[in-house]
Amino acid sequence: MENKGKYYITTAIAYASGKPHIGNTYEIIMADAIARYKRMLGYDVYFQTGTDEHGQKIEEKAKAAGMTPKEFVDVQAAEIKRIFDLMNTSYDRFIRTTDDDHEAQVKKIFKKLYDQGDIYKSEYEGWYCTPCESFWTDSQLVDGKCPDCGREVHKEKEESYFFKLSKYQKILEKYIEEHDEFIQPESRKNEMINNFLKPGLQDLCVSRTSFKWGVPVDFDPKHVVYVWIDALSNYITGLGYDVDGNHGELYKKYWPADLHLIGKDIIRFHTLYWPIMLLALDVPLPKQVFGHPWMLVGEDKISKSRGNAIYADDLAKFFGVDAVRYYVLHEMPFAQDGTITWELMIERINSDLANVYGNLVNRTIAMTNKYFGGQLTRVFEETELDKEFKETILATPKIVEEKMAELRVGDAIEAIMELFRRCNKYIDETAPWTLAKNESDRVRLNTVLYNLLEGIRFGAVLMEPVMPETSRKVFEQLNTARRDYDSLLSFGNYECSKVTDKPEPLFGRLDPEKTMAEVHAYLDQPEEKVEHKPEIEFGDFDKVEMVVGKVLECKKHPDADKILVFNVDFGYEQRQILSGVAEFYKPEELVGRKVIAVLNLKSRKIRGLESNGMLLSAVKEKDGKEELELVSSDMEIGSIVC
Ligand code: ME8
Repeated sequence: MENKGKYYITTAIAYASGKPHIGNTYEIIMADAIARYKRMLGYDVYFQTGTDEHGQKIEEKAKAAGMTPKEFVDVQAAEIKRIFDLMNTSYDRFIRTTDDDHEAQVKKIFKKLYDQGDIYKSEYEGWYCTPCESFWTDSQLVDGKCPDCGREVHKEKEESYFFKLSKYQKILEKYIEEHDEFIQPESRKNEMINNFLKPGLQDLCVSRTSFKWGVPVDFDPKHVVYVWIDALSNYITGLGYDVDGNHGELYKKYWPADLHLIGKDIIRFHTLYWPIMLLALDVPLPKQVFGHPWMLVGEDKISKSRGNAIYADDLAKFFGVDAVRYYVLHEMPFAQDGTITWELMIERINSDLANVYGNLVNRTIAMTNKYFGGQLTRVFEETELDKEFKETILATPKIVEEKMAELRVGDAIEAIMELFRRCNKYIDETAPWTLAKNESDRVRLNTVLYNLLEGIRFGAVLMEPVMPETSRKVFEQLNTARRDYDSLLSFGNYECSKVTDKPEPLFGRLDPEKTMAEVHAYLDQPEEKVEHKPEIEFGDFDKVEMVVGKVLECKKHPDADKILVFNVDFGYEQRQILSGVAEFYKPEELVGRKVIAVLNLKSRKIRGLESNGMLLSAVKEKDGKEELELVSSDMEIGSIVC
């Protein structure tokens, strides 16, 4: 396979403020399909995604959850990554804006822009929208609310650093004018030119003093770097960009980005602020920013607070990962918003995946088994119908290529579905069950089934970026090693292998009413689903020695803020035990109290002090507070807990 060169694709980095809904997840699935497709064509692809973890909103949410911001984002980022992994996305790096390498460069970027005079200090007064992390002027507000999200704004006045965007406006305008493909779709480009560039770019406020959770400005530490400067930089820091020029190999190889895939709401940041940052840093500009439309639930915006949010993991539980990938990619139009509901998804799975794709594969394999014991031979005869059939199959990769080049993924999928429909029609036209009745039609029947299996193979190769697992299953059922794109250059590369004699249906047909009843029962369950640990034997439990003890002394660990050091009396001995509850108790409160300790746990050192056991405690779900398991004062010390 010829190497077509490098291809660097990124998604927006998701706010680590909550679980990503199907709209956010759509974006990574779309990027994944493009990345997989490009790899298949022979591109050397680097694919980056990740999380945007700083800012006031996250600081507030962490506080409400009784956690430090870092503890909070650790949990959120893990959940986001879990969903992206569940959806089988093949990213190369999952960057977090709390990663050390990223933060170090953000500090340096800010300093460089300041040193060269692009950033200056002044004072700001404006309307601030916390969820969008954006300042607005009076005239920008719509009905007194945030023009982006329609939520409440509040007045904020603070000393701030500002970025002189206007200095680079002309160069950016020229770049946009000379690079038609830079802002896509075209309609978004006009929006940027008319609404922002024509009126003239205002200086951008790029630091905050009203909260702490961000990358500090190191030469003025009461300021933190504006979350968008921090977030946008991920596209270069993730590759090892270095302000001082000691760039990593990935940066040298993959920058500039070939595609920033983002949603329509953040085009302004990516096509105005980001290129201007890069111009100021003297870094080449990305080749394309594609602002995809949004996924709606019915006709409404997806919103957790409205209670209409749909999540990819719930969908996958019912329909499988590939069906979810298929649905969102097929259903999202190029420029208008798309729609998802559970009912629509069931309809689409039945109409496309079960009836067309799954059914085609299943009956072709079944017929190959029934009429030829699963093994065809390379003896063919070609009719006019076959010629036309082959031409249609052979033309499909080209159509898909054209659609994918324009990022019309839904149209590319439709072309592959057309191929499968053509195959199904070919079955009707050739009626293999009739051919099977006459011994004299054996070659014809062999030809028909071969053409179908080869047609299916073409479709499965082309569909691999969309539904990788399904394609793998089809290749296995066909027992073919020809899974590569080059094998689509001519018709007839299917090896005529023995197909599986146990074809499993790729997609089951769903009964809409029954499935919806199951969906409702599932969604109506209380939100927290308890994850149980695997069952253990009584003997396993019996290995743990738990004993009641009395706290004789309790003090803070000299070198670890969260830890208390206990001296506990068990009657026959006293032990030093450490426990991470310093945030929740004053040491003196605990002296004299009775606790339960595990005594036969291997001792370990925590910051220089030895812990010879463990005190039982429980963490409250609601606010993350940890409480020791205290037992009543008349319980005898040394009592065994069982
Ligand atoms: O905007 N349908 O993060 P985010 C499709 N951290 N896409 C949607 C969507 C929907 N209903 N709702 C949101 C941020 N998105 C910033 C990005 S990049 C340097 C910083 C898209 O978690 C949204 O447009 O709010 C964005 O591209 C992505 O999901 C993450 O959104």
